[in-house]
Amino acid sequence: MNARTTRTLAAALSLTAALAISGCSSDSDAKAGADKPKMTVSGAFMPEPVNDQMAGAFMVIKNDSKTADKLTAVTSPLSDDLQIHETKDQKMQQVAAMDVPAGGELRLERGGSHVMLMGLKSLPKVGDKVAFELRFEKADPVKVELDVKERTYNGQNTSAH
Ligand SMILES: [Cu+2]
Repeated sequence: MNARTTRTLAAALSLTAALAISGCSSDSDAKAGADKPKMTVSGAFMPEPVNDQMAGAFMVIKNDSKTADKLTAVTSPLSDDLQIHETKDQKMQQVAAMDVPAGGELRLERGGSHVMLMGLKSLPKVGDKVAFELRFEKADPVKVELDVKERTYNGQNTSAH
């Protein structure tokens, strides 16, 4: 092997290595973006609870991805028992998960689907914040802070009704 061949071989090898690295990282980035939904939460609030037995929580969860997902659990330091409720025929019932459609949103609002907290550890007042963590089947967990509002507060998007 002469000097020239060695140099060419070395250059070829380092080029291959560079391609392999960049090819690998861009490939996995693209995959993560395509497969994994990312959620954004807006307008999260909790009407000031009447007593420490229960509270409701409302928000809009938006899924900007092309992948449908599900809200599977909600946790909060305020309660050990957070439930996802849907309302059917004006009656609430607990469900295991709730769909967040691809390119769509899940609206948790008064009279409809909502999160219910049972057995509050403290009694939040108007102006307080309550920490929530939302868990999804595919998307990463999302931490949100809910504003505690007056009991009559009905959310920012009243035009939807
Ligand atoms: Cu409920």
